[in-house]
Amino acid sequence: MKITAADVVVTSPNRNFVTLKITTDEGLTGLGDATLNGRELAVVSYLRDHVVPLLIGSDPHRIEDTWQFLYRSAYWRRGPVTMAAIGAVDMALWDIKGKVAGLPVYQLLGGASRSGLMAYGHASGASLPELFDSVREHQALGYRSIRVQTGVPGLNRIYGIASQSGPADAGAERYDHEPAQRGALPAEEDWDTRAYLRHIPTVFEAVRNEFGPELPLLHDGHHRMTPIQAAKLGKSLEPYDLFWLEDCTPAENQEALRLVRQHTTTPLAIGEIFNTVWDFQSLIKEQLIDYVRAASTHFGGITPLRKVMDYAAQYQVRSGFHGPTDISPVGLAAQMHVGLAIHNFGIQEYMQHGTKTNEVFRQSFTFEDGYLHPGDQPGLGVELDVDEAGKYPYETAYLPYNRLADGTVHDW
Ligand code: CS2
Ligand code: MG
Repeated sequence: MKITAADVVVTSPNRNFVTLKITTDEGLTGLGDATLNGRELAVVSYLRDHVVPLLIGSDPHRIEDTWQFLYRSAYWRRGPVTMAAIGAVDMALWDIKGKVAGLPVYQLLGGASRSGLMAYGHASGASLPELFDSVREHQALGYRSIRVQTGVPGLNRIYGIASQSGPADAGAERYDHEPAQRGALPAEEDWDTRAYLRHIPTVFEAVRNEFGPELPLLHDGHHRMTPIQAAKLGKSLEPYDLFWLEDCTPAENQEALRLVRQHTTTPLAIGEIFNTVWDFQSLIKEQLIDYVRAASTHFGGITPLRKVMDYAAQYQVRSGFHGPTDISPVGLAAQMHVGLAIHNFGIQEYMQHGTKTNEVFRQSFTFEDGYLHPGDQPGLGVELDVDEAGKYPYETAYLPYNRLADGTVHDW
């Protein structure tokens, strides 16, 4: 079998997506997600200008060899652009192999280790009443685990609050579903860590009083704290028994988590912006985290995602794959197949895509009674309607950034 075509499809139904569609000489096609929020066109060029020419004529069955070739022959390694491009190729080749075998990809990874994947959704509110309504809304949708994000007194626009719609113009996506606001330049938001650290424990006290002690609750620190601030928050949240505290501090310096770990037993999840196993090495080996937040898309695809989870299993670290709306249905399906097959599954993030996105990407995965399942279609179980995709051309969109009160730029 030979690859005869590899098309990079850019579409923007509810948000920008980049999808690689590989076609073989036997008429089979495979899809891979290459979406990098706010930097989509860089991956488009990496694929079209530097990867696609290398794929034509190659054997799509050689998944491992293709991955190693693309990783090593580029010379320049790692990073979100390179790994999103390699990831898209990898996902597409697994999709094709599943279609050749007549099996869903999870069967090629060893079969199901569970009947479904516990999912969590994003509840949020600028105020407690709004937050409580959002938690109830997600419970009504069937979610059994819920992420909680709220406003912070004194701050006007901050990450993750659904009611903060995008730009004033009509049709703006819910902010929490699409933080990358369409426009020529990134939007500036404000931040105050001390105000945040004072406020968050009161939020979880109120949520536990309202919803009880059992509901698994998650919270995303979104890289904004220093290690000692993260330790303080983790410790202050211990009475509320979180399922995890995510991205509590920027983790380029993996040793920073040693300090956090010394002070708190709140479980930690990190890694949605990581691209290779090396980014996780100390965090896993020293058990500085409890959940691997990698996404198939930015981590080089299914092949390395399985490998990092097998490494993590030696240290009792589980999966918590990244599943926001800027991971396309193809990327989401890919990590569902991995999550179903591995033993050390933890939880799967699932922010539901918009209607227009679901018309572009025809999906066979299901979400029922709080659990996801990738379905049993051969391959990944997602088909791209190229005509529908063509209705939605790319739109410039950037993720926001933060500045502190004194104007210092800060992690968003
Ligand atoms: C967030 C993401 O879902 C999460 O955990 O960290 O939504 C993140 O903000 C986006 O992926 C950025 O594009
Ligand atoms: Mg996150």
